[in-house]
Amino acid sequence: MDYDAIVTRLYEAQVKGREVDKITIDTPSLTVDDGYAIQARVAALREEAGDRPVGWKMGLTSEAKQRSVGVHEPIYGRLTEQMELVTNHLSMTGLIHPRLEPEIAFILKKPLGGPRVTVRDVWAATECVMPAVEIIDSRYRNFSFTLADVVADNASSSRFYLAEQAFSPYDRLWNAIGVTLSHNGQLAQNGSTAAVLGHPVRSVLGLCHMLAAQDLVLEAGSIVLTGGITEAVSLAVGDVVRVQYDGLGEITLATHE
Ligand code: OOG
Ligand code: MG
Repeated sequence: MDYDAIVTRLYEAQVKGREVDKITIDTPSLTVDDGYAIQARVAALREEAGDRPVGWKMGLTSEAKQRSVGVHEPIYGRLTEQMELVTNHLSMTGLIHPRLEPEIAFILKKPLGGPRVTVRDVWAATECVMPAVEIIDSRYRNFSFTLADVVADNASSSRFYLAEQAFSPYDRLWNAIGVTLSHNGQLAQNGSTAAVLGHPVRSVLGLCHMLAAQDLVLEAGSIVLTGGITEAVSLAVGDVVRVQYDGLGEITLATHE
């Protein structure tokens, strides 16, 4: 398949915040492997333009998220430097129809990878664990896509923000953190980190195994977003979202033009 036109279309959609038709409308034969190949090529274009890879995201690791988009298996995407918010203020310029979701991030201190990585290896490579939020913004019209489409579009990833406080990996049960999200002062979502594949560490493990199939590994210093704990909430200019993570503090994020 000739990906060139698709790669250019998605690259421009991502950097200009332009909405496009999903690829499978014109190319119904698109496979998930094609999607990952396109994702990698779009990422390479971003890197050529001066952006820098900083980690990975897992998506669709919870029932709630899988149900809300009608895709029933985990996927991964790539995080870049320009996607990371340095303050808790989100500019809506260049975003299409952004949604925010609460997540748990792992930060690695050692490289990690290969088909035989175990949970033990993940913990031994983890520097710290941090509350996080991801802003997803599918470049596809109506946030509607197939598995292959969403993979090609970098798993809808757009921005992310890590909490101020980092935590030791060892002194809490990372599968038992209650999370409450309020949107402009109203309770909008609640859930538990158990929703993420039973335990967010399994998301990091799954990522390692998926990347191993492509001969890729996680580098030291990588950020890994393990996937939405609850459904995502839609954002508009002037919104304030507050996410409380039991025992871990909170993230408040405000949007502006
Ligand atoms: C796909 C990306 C899902 C997550 O955390 O589950 C995701 C989407 O919902 O558009 O980031
Ligand atoms: Mg996510």
